[in-house]
Amino acid sequence: NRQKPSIIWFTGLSGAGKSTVANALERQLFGMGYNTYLLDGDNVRHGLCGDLGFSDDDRQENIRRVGEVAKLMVDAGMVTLVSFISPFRRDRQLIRDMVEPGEFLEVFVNTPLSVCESRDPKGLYRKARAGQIEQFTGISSPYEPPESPEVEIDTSAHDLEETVGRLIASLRRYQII
Ligand code: GGZ
Repeated sequence: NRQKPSIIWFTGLSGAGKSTVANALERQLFGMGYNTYLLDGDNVRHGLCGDLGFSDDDRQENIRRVGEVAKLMVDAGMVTLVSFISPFRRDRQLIRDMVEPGEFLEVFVNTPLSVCESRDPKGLYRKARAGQIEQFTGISSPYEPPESPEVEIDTSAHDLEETVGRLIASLRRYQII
């Protein structure tokens, strides 16, 4: 199937649902015959970025490396899904500027902090509130929301199927697929 090699960049808080949505979208696109690749913490923070923590500088370097890899994936022809908190506006903008206009779609996973915190699948928010994890995004480290994302979703307001459907429609509207 014809596709525009591009970066679909998911940004949002821990627990917002970025990876769940990105995984489901990738499965759907694969089923439709598109060539996709998913970059997320599971396959990057252990290896390529295994030397990095969560200071502002380390997050910046994490996102820089992820952006460089995503660009290589675009050169290889892939619709590249990227799922990281990526809390800093400037770092996201730098990656947008690395590819051609129209090849970078920012998806703001805007699930309220209160919902992310109540989900707390790994108990990290509880630890952050207790001071056992420092510099936790949304609690003790900043998150800068996108000012004009191409797509905005809230996983507490819509179910997964509906969200994936909306994303597919957005990819069509932006002529990615
Ligand atoms: C934020 C943290 C932290 C701190 C560990 N702050 O929900 P998770 O567990 O599975 O996803 C979070 C992941 C965030 O890594 P990213 O590479 O996406 O972050 S960034 O883009 O800011 O570089 C969370 C876990 O790592 N985690 N400590 N202090 N999230």
